[in-house]
Amino acid sequence: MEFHVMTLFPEMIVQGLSTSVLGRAIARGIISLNAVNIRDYTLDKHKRVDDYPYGGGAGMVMSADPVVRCCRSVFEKIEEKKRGEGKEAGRRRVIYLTPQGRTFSQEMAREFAKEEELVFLCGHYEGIDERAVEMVVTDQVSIGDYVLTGGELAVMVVIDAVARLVPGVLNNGDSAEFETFHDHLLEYPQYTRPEVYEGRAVPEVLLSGHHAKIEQWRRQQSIERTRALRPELLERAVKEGLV
Ligand code: 6GU
Repeated sequence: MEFHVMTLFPEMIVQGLSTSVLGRAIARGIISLNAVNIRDYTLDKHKRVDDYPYGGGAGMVMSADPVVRCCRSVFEKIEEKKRGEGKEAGRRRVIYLTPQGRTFSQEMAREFAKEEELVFLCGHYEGIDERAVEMVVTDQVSIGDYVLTGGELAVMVVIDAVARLVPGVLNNGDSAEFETFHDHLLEYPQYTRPEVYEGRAVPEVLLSGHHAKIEQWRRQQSIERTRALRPELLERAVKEGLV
């Protein structure tokens, strides 16, 4: 799967996503990351990418032209690669990270993970000229109700959540299936050695070797935890007949 990120800070994206699990997946060619600097697409002689807002007000607005030109260049690159593979140029998703967007969720991550490539647009300043948004963006996504200085941290969150669902990114092939938010439930507690740590013992059942009992205990723990910490998730699980 290919991730393309249009940003004013490409080094932030590359640095942030090139360690640990995702770094390994990129090195192994399972996913690729192409961070493109929007500033490279300005025609302004001073390389400016922002300007004052029409109607006045605080802050600056990212100009439409560098964004639109950057996006066209990314599309051309994708199309060229598709042609080389003899594939159809399908629908292309362009995801704009903005606090105005739909709140990101595990369901959205699963939807995005079905695509062969995703293009992301990171805004800065007081936002992007609305005409560029109308012209290139297909999805607007927020990562929660708080304000960040730019979309870069948000896009890293989204890419991390999507990439780990791509087959082969996690070494344990099926571990993405049985985890937090599977059936809308939180994870059960985990333990490793030693058996007793500062007087606290690992629950007896986990040492029993009785797999059915362990499964039952874990399921119960998941439900209890969800009830205590995220009652609205448990309600949903019950409504959908998952619990
Ligand atoms: Cl996607 N961008 C910015 N700038 N702030 C945010 C956000 C995105 N999601 C939550 N806050």
